[in-house]
Amino acid sequence: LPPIFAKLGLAYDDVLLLPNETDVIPSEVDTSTHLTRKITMKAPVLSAAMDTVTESEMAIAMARNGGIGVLHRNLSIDDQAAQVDVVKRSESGMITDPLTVSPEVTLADLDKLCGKFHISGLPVVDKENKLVGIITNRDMRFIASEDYDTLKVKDVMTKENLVTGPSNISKDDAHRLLAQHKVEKLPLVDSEGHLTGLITVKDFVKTEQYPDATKDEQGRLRVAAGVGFLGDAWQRASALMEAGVDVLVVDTANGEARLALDMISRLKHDSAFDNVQIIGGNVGTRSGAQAMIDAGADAVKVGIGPGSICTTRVVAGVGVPQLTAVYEAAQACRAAGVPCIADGGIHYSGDIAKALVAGASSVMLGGALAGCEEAPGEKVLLHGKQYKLYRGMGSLGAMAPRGKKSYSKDRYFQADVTSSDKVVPEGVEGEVPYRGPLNAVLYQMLGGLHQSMFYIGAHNIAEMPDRGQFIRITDAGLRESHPHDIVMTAEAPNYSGF
Ligand code: RVP
Repeated sequence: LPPIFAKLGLAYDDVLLLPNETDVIPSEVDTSTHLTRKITMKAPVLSAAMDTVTESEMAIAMARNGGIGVLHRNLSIDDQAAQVDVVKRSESGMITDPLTVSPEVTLADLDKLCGKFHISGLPVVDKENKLVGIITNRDMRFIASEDYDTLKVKDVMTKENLVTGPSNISKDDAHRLLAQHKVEKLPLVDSEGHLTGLITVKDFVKTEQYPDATKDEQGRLRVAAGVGFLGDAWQRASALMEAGVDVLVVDTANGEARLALDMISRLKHDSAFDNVQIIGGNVGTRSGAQAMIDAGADAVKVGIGPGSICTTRVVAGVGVPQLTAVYEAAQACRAAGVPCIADGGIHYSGDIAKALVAGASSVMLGGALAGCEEAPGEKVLLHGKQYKLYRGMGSLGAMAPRGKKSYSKDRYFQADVTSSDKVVPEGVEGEVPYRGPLNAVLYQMLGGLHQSMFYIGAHNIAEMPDRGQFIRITDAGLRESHPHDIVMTAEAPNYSGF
């Protein structure tokens, strides 16, 4: 028989980081990193492409806090592209193709549009895209809702003394005009009065409020989205690209499958996708990472079976303990100058530091974020505590939803299975504790990372593999690491025995 026993695989819990001489304090470390070859971000975190983790609300919150969200793909192409649109329009330096409304639209329809995009008003344009007015909640304030079906935009919009700016206005001049006229929106027009852009006060405020936000060259929040590789995958990728997605994640449980590798190289060879970065995943070995790199991936995502909802390792008997998987894959990634993303199995902030020391440039979180306010789904009350649904994309619920179509079965190469009793799940469904708003959760996660960097003496993420050293621990060591010999009576914001 061939020598088939590889070396020992280690999980995050098998090791600790050794303290090291340090000349940096926690508040001074720099956590910026490369997400992909071309995109950097201030916080090394991604939210998972899962239907109980990332839709537009989570993606907006992740990007504002310096990370990025990967929109899941268990929904129709149009719905996923619409979510990209919502994120890209949520905040921007200057909106070059603002949403507009016709003067003939009823207030009821206007209200629906504003609700969908969380905006408070719109420029009004005629058929030739000439600016004829602006309608904001100020114009609507004294209108009774009974009149929404009969009144039209043209009946209530502001049309006199419109405050506008030229198309090429500078940020400072725009700010001055907004302040001088005490208005919240500044439509930009060309010499013939055509609408060419829009600048809003909200965006200036947001820029001050979220200085670390992950943004594109135009000042819009960045967003990633998952795509598959079968059926209408190409159509999906194209629709997402047209909606302005920054990053596509070719999303599969086995990135070494030929179909997934082909999808990556096809995307990389098509010039229509030149402005979109392509992440490939998931792999669990050095050769798997190399295959992704050879296919052209701009970043490689690592994780076969570490996810908190994942049963691949027991159902298929396949997987690599995550710390070793990251370390192995990162060897190939480093040599090629391609960032590596550690996906799954991160429960505590200390695990993030371990992944980064092992060579990852960022981490992807599922279960740790599924309990956040911004994750899809409602809170449920169980035994007097609040929880939110969290399920694997390979669970029965995600691959065979009752009365609905599953768009993500191909993640597990089961797209041809039509009846639910023929699905072979590789994940489970459950509940995680409700954790409140994302920014508070990330504050603790990233705060923990700052502490780690201080202990190991790393000024920035690039220094972490050189400054960090692992010590392997035993079961007794792990028991000693967690609180012990105490009945916890108060909840800590960054520790749960859950
Ligand atoms: P965790 O953060 O430990 O909850 O893991 C999240 C990761 O688990 C996802 O980013 C994905 O790679 C993987 N996943 C998602 N669904 C399933 C499954 O059903 N097996 N696994």
